[in-house]
Amino acid sequence: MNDTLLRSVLAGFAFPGALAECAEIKTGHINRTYRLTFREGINTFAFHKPEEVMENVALVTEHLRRAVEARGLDAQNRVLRVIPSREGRPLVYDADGGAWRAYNFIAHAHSVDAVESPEQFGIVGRAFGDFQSMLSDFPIEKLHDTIPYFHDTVRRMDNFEASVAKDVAHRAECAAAEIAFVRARRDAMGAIVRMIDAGELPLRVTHNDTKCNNVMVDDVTGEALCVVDLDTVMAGSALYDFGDAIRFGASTAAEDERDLSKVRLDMDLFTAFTEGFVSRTARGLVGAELDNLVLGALVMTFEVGLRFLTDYLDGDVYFRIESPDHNLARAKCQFKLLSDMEAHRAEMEAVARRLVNKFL
Ligand code: GN1
Ligand code: MG
Repeated sequence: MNDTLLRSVLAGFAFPGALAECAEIKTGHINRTYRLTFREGINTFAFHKPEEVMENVALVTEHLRRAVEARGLDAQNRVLRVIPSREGRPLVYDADGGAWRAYNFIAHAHSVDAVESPEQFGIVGRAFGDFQSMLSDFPIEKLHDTIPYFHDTVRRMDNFEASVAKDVAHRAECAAAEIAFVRARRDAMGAIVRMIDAGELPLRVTHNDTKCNNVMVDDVTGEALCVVDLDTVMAGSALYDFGDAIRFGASTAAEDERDLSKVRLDMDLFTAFTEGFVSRTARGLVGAELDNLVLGALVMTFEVGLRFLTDYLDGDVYFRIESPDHNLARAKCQFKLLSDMEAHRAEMEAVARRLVNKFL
């Protein structure tokens, strides 16, 4: 099929984003098949107000730039910089209404998808700890809640119960064990939200998506250069950032590992990250935060599992999936990791306590 003809066919479909690549898959003998790759801007299903996302990012990166420079470092390759549109706006819209933004390229650096050593995870811990501490004097009231109730575990449990009741995709039966797992922890996993509501835990500027692959490290020295993916920067608890980083980076397996016997908490990785994180934050956090770091890891692991499970029940409307039961597999993996953390909680608490005391 020639290019023009193919384009006219593609235009007939409601694909999301702009076509980046089109390759023919030459295996069939009867029908013609193409693999299409699309580029998507900001996902407006998750982020309803991309302008507010970018207002947050612009303010936070400006603050970080000043903080990095105050430390005598060159911010050029250490802080994201929003490249404005010709009209001076942080976003450019395509013809389909898709929202796009651009940043400076962080040179000679890569992100870490799976942690390779405790030393490396310690570096990631220091990077997220620095991020937290450099933003400790940011005027938090200036931030928009770009995804309201993002880490409100209690509200997420309510949404989950509504999804179980509706069961639109007729999957609740296949997920009976996981649904029971969630219900058994309903009270315990609401603890962070309750402490925030009671004023025991302060709200801070938090990244809210502290997977290790959101830190860019220098290709040569391995030093952390820049924390990226600032879309979910909002007011939150420091426990979210600590906890989500442990959930993702200190697991012995990928987030969607199906062989659950491979999924455990790696204590060496947990220790290394905790040491890095508290070395930069211990003096800035309050007692209730320092006492509850481990709770943060448990709650964040629970919450992401809960979100995967809810999306499975909803028929996969939020997270991108690669197979029909991908969200269920992800939830099972998170719940296995949480079970392992529950079994080793006392050990985790002892390590965290020792390291907090070391840096207080
Ligand atoms: C999503 O898009 P990504 O991979 O950076 C999600 C996070 C989850 C994470 C689980 C806006 O992050 O909250 O922890 O998947 N981001 C949003 O891997 O929902
Ligand atoms: Mg990300």
